[in-house]
Amino acid sequence: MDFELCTDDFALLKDYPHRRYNPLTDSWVLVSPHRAKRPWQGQVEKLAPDTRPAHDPDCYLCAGNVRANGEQNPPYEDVYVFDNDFASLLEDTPSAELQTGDLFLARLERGVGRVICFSPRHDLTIPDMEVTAIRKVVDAWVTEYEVLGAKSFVNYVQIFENKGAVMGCSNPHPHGQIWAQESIPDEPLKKQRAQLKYWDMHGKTLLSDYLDAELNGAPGVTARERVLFENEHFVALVPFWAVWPFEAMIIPKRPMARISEMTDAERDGLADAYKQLTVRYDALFQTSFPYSAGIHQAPTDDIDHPEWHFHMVFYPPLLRSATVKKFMVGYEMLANPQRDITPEKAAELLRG
Ligand code: H2U
Repeated sequence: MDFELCTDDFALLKDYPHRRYNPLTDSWVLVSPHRAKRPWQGQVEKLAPDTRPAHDPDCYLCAGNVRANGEQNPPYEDVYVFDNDFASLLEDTPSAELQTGDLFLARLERGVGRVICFSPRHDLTIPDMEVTAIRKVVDAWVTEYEVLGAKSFVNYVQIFENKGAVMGCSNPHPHGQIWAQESIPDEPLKKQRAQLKYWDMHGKTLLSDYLDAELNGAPGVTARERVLFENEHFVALVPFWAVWPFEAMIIPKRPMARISEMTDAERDGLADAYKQLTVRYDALFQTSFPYSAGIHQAPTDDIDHPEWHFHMVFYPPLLRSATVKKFMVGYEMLANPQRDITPEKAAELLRG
């Protein structure tokens, strides 16, 4: 598309407080670059020593072990997926809407929760795994998306990974989760609305134009300033509108609505990008970098969704070291997310 420069000086963003717009979620983030130099006297997290064995007899996710509900895991050798024993959503929930006037509204929500063990090795995380092993995780995601999405009541499948005790992850064994449900949850719904509006206006996906500007530049946009790396099929970058200090996205170069559209080579490319990004994260503060990550993609509601351009998002909480994390409190809770270090600076640090 043709990009127009609306003001004359994007360099102002380096020095002055400003708000940046997230066109995917139709929301804003306050950026305060001048504050990045203030002294820090806040919380310093204690690092738990990482001395995990390859197999932990007390871990409910390790191969062959008994889970909390008494079921035994098989002696799995790569990826293992099972129904979450304590799922937040239940398949046998009836259908009902409860309403009193305009002020009290509730709906029963039907769904399924799955847990995906990335490896039988208790002591590995994604950045430690071979790309061929991560590829098996990608394959399992695709299968789960297809199988769960094919259930008539499932309209959205959320795939995610919650990594690190600081993110509330209950177990260090490398794993992720999949929640499939009747409704489209708020975050993907916001993205769906924004992408549909963009598609209707431009006949292209929002993220293909965004990627084009980030890779090749546009008025006021320096080419590759926020790009971390690319492989043949994917680009990893810190988005212009990042909220978390080292937030990142992995975006496929080819517009695809859902992960099941990937070719074999693209699946390898996603596995490679997942590894490359998490290796950079671990290197940044010399620590096993915590984050919540996940895939946003088209709903499984039997509609085509050409507007959707699937992508992976990473929201890590760390701010300036392995022990200092960003808190989304105060102004962030009450008004708007805010960040000090600019996305451009974060990208530079992650590239370095
Ligand atoms: P988190 O660490 O990201 O919370 O994921 C672990 C999930 O594993 C959690 O949702 C499930 C929990 O319900 N789980 C089982 O399904 N079986 C178990 O024996 C323990 C934990």
